[in-house]
Amino acid sequence: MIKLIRVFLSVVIASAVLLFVINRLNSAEGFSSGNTITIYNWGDYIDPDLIKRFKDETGIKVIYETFDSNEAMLTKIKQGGTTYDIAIPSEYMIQKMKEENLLLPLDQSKLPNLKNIDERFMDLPFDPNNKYSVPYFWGTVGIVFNTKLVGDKPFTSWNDLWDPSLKNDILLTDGAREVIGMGLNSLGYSLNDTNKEHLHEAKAKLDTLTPNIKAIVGDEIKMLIANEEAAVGLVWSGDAADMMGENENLDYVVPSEGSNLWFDNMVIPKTAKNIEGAHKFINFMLDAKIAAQNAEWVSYSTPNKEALKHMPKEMVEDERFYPSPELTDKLEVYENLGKKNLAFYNDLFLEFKMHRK
Ligand code: N2P
Repeated sequence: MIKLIRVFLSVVIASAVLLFVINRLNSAEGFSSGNTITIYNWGDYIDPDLIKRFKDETGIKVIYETFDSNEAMLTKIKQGGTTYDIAIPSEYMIQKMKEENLLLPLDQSKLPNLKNIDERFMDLPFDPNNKYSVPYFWGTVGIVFNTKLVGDKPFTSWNDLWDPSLKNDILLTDGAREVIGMGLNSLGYSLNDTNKEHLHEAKAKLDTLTPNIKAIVGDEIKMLIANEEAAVGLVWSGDAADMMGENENLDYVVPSEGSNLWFDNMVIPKTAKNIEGAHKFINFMLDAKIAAQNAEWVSYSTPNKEALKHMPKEMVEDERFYPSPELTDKLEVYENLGKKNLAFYNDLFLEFKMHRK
């Protein structure tokens, strides 16, 4: 019996030692322990200089990973392999993550810089009282076009993309909601339509755009269009702003049938390990000058009204990228359509991509 107790005790002690060692190793490698935070963000969506600056100012090291769609982000967070302290999803995905109990409520007492955010972007329907999320960037979806390559052809409607003169000249951003949404909008349907007949109709309409589509791409769309590899693109507004900074022949329009208005926001996933550090990072990004520097580098529109004062006038007065509430009121924000409907959008998009090959 005594022997048995001895064996038992040694097993307990050995496991405790092992756990302690694993723990130390983890923190040494920086898995979001006291001195590290792990951030999960869209590609090209932060000035790298700010990550360094955050470390210099707070001593907190940043592990930084990127994703290229809300859906990919969700899958990775649910898998739980890496635990993230900060993620930056769009509004409909935040709604979904809230429903799936994947987010931690924020401690607003640790975010004094939240006062810098324009009221217009606070307390939106996807997250009342900003309980779980803080605005990062916002924008629209539209058409970027090269006036030199397409001539005087005005782009005002989604249907202009179907013009036969644009054969093999259009790049699409690789986003299920954006591309299916374009199909829906071009038919006069809502971006949040869940009627299967309408969705099939949108997919069939998109199939007829195939001859004009050169490729469906990720962040490289900016480089390709700026380098005039294609004349037209379906893009997020900030990407258009970035390209227009590189090539003066480019212009951006939000089509008249309507389009998407989106909001990307910082959240803390439930599995976060360094909640204190995550709040510090959010508050750092909300600082007026930091947000201004970030917006200038990224080219997307900042919801930080104090930041606007530190930015070039021609940037913040450009109605294409800082549209007034009268204009944005006409646009649609994506809703969380529920698991089945979102899967249906994704399946249609995949079929559409395969059909092209
Ligand atoms: C940045 C992508 C921005 C995402 N590359 C728009 N929601």
